[in-house]
Amino acid sequence: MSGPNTNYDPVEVAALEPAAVQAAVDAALAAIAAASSLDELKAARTAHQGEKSPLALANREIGALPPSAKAEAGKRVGQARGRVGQALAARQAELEAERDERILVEERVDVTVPALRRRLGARHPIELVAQRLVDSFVGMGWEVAEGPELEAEWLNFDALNLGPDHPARQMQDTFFLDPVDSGLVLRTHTSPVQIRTMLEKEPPIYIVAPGKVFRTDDLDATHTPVFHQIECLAVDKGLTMAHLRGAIDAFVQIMFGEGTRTRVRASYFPFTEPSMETDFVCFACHGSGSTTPGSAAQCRTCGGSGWIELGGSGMVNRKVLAACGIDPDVYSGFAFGLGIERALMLRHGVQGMHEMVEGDVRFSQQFGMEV
Ligand code: FA5
Repeated sequence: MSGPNTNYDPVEVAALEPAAVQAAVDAALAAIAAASSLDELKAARTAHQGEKSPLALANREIGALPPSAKAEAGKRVGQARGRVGQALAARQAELEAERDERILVEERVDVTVPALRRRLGARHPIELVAQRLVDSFVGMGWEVAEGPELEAEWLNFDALNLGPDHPARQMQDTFFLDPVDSGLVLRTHTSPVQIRTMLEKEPPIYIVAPGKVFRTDDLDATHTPVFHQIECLAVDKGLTMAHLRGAIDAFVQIMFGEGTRTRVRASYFPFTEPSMETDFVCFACHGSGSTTPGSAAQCRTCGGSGWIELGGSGMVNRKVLAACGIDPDVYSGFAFGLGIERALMLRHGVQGMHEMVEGDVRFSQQFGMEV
């Protein structure tokens, strides 16, 4: 704090001269007016109102004046500082208003835009079972193969030894496409993927092909017009029925658990020779055929036989191998295919096809919601 001035030196208080004060005010007002942002205004405030600004220095010098001069100099500097302070406040208000206006435009939120809701999806149990099976075969070194759902009639039937007049062609009720001579059908099974693969690849071939298939079946407890199959095909030197049994056993263990027993029965498919159906021991009665051990009441799951049909299989017909350019005297192959809905039904005791196709999320929730 300045004490009373006893040695007044006019040179030392030059900053208090009216011209100097006016120059300081002019410089301050020019800097304030030129500030185009709040940051620039902050710099102008420091320079013209801060402790080291000319007007602050002048203010400090007032104490060095003789008492008679203090009032006038004080008034002059006070007014000067007031003008600068007002100019700063006014510019501050202007720049803040500009900033707020800009933010309102730049950060505008349209509350009428429909919200993007992310709903967590979950895979259908059929997809989960199919994926589990595919993964298991991939783990054993098999490759995944695919084919189109809209398939050439020739690949769906003829190449599989189901000629136009073959009675077995009637076994699968087919959706034909308009015009009928387009030669296209909605594939009735995943077996055409066998042909596509054999035409494309050289043996050894080990593929697993899951997919959607279509038949003109009515929806009932065990049928649906759109269902899923999984097809396996192996073509290599020296493959026998024993290899087919081994592959089916592996498949059954994966699907229905360790220790599940299987059996095979002779059957007929034009594209496999010999052909067989594979059954696995009923998971409900464990092969006894009755509801409870010793009871006369038939097991409703397997109809009392103690066995459940898994799917068709067999050694790839020599004619099919030859039609695909594979020498049947050098190579042999086996194939099998089953309906995934049926497998899921049997595995989990699902009472009918309706539940699987109706799309009620509560059905899927029973199996856990794997994303
Ligand atoms: C076939 O489709 C042969 N391609 C299977 C095959 C592959 C045999 C390789 C030999 C070698 P099938 O028509 O039986 O076979 O059908 C196979 C399985 O599909 C049946 O066992 C059944 O589980 C399932 N399936 C058939 N029709 C339906 C349907 N409408 N709804 C649900 N599942 C069905």
